[in-house]
Amino acid sequence: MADQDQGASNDVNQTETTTSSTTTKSTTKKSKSKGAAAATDVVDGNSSTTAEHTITSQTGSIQEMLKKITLAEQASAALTNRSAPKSDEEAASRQEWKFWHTQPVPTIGTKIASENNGPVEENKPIEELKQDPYKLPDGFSWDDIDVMDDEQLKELYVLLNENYVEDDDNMFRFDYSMGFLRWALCAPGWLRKWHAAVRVTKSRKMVGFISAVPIRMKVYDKEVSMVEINFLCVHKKLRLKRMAPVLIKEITRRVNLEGIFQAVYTAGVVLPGIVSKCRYWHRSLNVKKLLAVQFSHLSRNMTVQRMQKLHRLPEATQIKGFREMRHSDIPRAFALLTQYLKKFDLSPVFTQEEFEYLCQNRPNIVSSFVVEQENGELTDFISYYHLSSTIMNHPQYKTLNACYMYYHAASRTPLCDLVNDCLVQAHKDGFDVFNALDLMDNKEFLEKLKFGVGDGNLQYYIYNWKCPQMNPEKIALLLQ
Ligand code: MYA
Repeated sequence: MADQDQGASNDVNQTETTTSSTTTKSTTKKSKSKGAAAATDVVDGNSSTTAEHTITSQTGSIQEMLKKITLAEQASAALTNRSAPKSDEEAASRQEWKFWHTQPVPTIGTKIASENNGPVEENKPIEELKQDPYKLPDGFSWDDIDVMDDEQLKELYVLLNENYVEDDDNMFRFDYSMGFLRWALCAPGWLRKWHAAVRVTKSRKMVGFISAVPIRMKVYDKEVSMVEINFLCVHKKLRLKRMAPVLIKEITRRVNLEGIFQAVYTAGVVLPGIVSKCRYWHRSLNVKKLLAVQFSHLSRNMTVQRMQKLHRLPEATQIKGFREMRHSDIPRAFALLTQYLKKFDLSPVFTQEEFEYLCQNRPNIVSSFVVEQENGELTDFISYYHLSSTIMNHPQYKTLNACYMYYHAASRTPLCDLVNDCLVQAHKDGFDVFNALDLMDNKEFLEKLKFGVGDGNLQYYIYNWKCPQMNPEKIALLLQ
């Protein structure tokens, strides 16, 4: 399997291999509070100097509108200004959690016995649920966006492209393409009312968003219909003003009204109710660019040339029968994945229709491959999704072309070989970096294939559920 150059670089010991290739920038759904810290809390009334220029130029004074906010939660939270996201569990255990302590999630540090695996709160009859939307501050309104409409999808794209998740040093920000967003938001069973945006009423500018899509999950020995929550975003100029809790409560209400009371979500920040803590690893494909944009750094005794040599990949895939997945492969690939997912404690339970929707090849969105044996038998399946990041302040490079390990199921080919061919493919397709979490059986290949550990964790959560925490290798859920 290993190509000549990689074999030749044995002079570099394993520790150095890992550290030298370590890429420290994980854009792992972290909330950034740096810019937001300058903004004024809604009820303080102290005006911020630069905060609202962009939006107010079109809408009149948002600061004025925000001063009128009367939501009790916003008022109480403002007193402590403790709303900055927490990235460390120890610190998080000392936080007040004005919002999260009102929600059906276990508090940080609670040990849950293995016989406990079930809802925190019982399901409520639909007629007991709040029927009308949560009130937004004056000047803002709800809008269920139609992601089939290119104009509206573009507005969402712009909101996320300018305001979504950044790395710790604000150098990279996720740049979900429009096609990717439509794909992720329209998984089978999707509902338009679960694509909830907040707009400035007057200008119609989109300033907030949250989404849900249905998913059936296995948690230990129980199967539950849930939603996955994703793309929570508040415009940078409106941060730390308690908009996020309103978005979360509203999507909860809308999901509850459909008879669903659990949700799964991931975040780079530590919140109450962690089910598992995973970590991103990064495999350099374009060493020179990653160094130039400071995604990776050279360790001591390492040169650019040596690092390039270390990460060189074969030009062609190595496994006999490795090829793109075709439509006719779907039933067999689905069977392989379904069988493989059974051994995990947190995994989706896909129908074939869902598998096809999520894992079939889609240009610039998902790439899927299979291994076909000489007798025609299909024995292995592997996929990755395409998600670039904007490089925020670089004179030459504007986009980091990244792909992320998605679902896989290897029944015959060693996982390491299968992933290596994926790397070859991703390199050929022009990606700069290949990212993977340390979940499923991924630890089998991370170090061997020269992935470097990232700098942030990705926490997994289940809303309204209590169960013992899981190690990453028991998790088999990949959210976009
Ligand atoms: S993860 C991606 C999240 N998005 C980003 O990181 C994009 C950039 N950041 C932002 O847009 C804002 O900073 C956000 C917070 C919107 C994140 N998940 O309005 P605030 C708590 C949950 O004053 P802002 C993803 O999409 C915080 O601890 N809560 O703050 C999955 C505080 O609560 P507490 C978060 O910075 C999302 C409160 O919000 C997060 O202006 C899953 C402060 O609100 C976070 N990532 O806005 C959501 N960050 O007072 C939960 C901060 O208690 C879904 N907070 O400390 C739950 C299930 C719902 C459905 C249930 C159905 C049954």
